[in-house]
Amino acid sequence: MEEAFQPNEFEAANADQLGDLLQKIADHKGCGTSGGSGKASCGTSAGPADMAPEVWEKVKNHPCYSEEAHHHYARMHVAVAPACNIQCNYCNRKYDCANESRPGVVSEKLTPEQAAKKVLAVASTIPQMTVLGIAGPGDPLANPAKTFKTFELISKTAPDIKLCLSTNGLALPDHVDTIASFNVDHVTITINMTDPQVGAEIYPWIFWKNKRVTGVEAAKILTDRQLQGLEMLTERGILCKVNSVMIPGINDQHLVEVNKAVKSRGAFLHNIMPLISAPEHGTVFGLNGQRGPSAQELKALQDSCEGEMNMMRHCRQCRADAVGLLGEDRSAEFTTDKIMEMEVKYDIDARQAYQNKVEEERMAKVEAKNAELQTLAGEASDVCILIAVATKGSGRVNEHFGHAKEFQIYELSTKGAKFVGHRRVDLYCQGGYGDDDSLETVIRAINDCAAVFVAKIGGCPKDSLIAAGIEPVDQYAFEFIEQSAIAYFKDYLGRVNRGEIQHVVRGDADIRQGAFIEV
Ligand code: CLF
Ligand code: SF4
Repeated sequence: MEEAFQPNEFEAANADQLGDLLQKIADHKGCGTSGGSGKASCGTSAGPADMAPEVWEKVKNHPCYSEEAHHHYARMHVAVAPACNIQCNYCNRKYDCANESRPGVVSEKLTPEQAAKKVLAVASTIPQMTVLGIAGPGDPLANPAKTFKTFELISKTAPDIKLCLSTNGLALPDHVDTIASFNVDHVTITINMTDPQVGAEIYPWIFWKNKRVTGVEAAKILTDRQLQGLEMLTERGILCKVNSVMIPGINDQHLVEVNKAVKSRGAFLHNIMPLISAPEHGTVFGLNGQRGPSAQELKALQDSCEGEMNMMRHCRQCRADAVGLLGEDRSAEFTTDKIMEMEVKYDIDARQAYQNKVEEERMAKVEAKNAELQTLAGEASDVCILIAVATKGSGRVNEHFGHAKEFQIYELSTKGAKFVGHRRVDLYCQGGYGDDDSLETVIRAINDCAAVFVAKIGGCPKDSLIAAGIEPVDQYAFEFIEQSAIAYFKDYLGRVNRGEIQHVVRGDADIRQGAFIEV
């Protein structure tokens, strides 16, 4: 669908830049619908057959390292690391880390002891919470004592929880042995460039050897340290994910080179995220009008790199104190005050029993998808569409249209259903009435989709969606997403082939810039 891009009014201003970018990406590798080499991608829905058993053990219940797992398992962050050793132009120090967090203040900074208590409280309440990450609000390795003390406490009291770390990489080479000694199996490094000239436009300064270094010199030190740290980690068998912020006009085309550089150094997964940039964030980019990418620009770049390595597409750019499934935020349930009053019963057997049930559901979902996929065998068609899905998790169509805070996006073709992203939106339902302004933003956010799957939907939004060319579909309420999507695609193809409907190439969609501010 991407090859016949048709701009509509809301992206017209960026159409020339977009066309240029898409052409360059297409020249580099494949088209948006080919998915590169077609190899299994952990960022999509790879399973145990697609990777070594020891790698599967590490990723199978990590919601960030396995797209498939993110429907079922939760993570939490503890905000124990306030300081940072670099400055990014997309970060305002009053806000938490844009590498791993939405640009909103963290509610509370914690001591390692408070963090350990919070982990036990969350693990007792959310048995499918399997990963503890430290991702700010500054840089964890600029606060090594607090970061490693937290890991030490948690590894003793909650040994079944995976430990995860996200860093800008400047201090990484100094801490690789300590990271390995705490059995931290997952490390994310934010790498936005390997060319210091590009880096100088993203990083005004770094703090290095007790002094501030600026410009190209700073970016050169940073990239050398990031790549050195990545190599050291992968040599030790630690799974590394690289996060890159896509900044149109600055590093968008360069990220293809970054992708190659990190792949050659053993990175397991590459997560290209959209720049979130708005004046109210008070960042350099926000204030100077630097725009973020459109949905189509982001997807084209991700597709282009997928032939090179596993791509993550389900990142929610979550905050440094996030709790819950990736698409939800339950941090308000676990404030320090509330934790003090909670009765914490950390029962590792009960957690395991619950997770066994989750695995049963997960297996049923995979079997249902595979059975449905069989019915597409032998179908030949170039038709490819996107759909939006309202879901609360568990891989089912189980959210009402009006209650959805995000829609998950799947790409459907004769190859099956593939998760390719998500779109954050304002709530349409405002308790008894629908908000027309919100409806407009929802439609813009899923404008590239042929259909929207929901558990339920009212008459008014239904009519508006149909008028916008998006088919509302509620016949799969509470069913598995992928199985339903494949069944829908088969039906869609049949209707196209019989001439009942015309397959229309859809336009671009918005990534909402203010989406990560609490609503
Ligand atoms: Fe946290 Fe990051 Fe670990 Fe995940 S988040 S430290 S790897 S447990 Fe995940 Fe959040 Fe995206 Fe990060 S969705 S911002 S990738
Ligand atoms: Fe902000 Fe994170 Fe960059 Fe530090 S590394 S400046 S906290 S975005």
